[in-house]
Amino acid sequence: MSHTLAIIKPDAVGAGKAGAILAHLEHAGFKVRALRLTTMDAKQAGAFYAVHEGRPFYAELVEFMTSGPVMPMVLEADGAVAKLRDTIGATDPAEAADGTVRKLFAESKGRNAIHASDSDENAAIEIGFFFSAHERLRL
Ligand code: FUP
Repeated sequence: MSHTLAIIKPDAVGAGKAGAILAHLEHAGFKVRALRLTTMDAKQAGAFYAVHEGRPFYAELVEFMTSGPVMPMVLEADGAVAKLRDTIGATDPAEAADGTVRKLFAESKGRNAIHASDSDENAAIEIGFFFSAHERLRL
């Protein structure tokens, strides 16, 4: 079993879709091992997406991610990182496969309902961003 980080983004939490997305993830075979409702500030969101600093969409991305509550969570499954990337679909919902979270729940490429870590290395870093050492020890 391995772990990955998902974040249900402000568009989906604000539209009351968090429960349906959580049910979809559980139905897909993930176990929720840690979960919070929180609001990111610009410093946190900027740091979380530091890899995109300088890209044309960066400022809008930080503004969006700080626009309302988010739900970060640790998900467990066999091959959790790849499995979650498959489950959420392409970044742009217009390009996401049928049945994926983004196809079902996302509004647009920028407001795309959910984040998922893209490697085991980044999953460990991103889990550490939201969850304490104590919570991580229990995984
Ligand atoms: P993903 O890993 O699918 O979340 O996509 P990226 O890491 O490439 O991008 C992170 C976030 O930046 C996306 F979820 C949405 C936003 N983004 C845009 O708004 N426009 C783009 O062209 C690319 C990404």
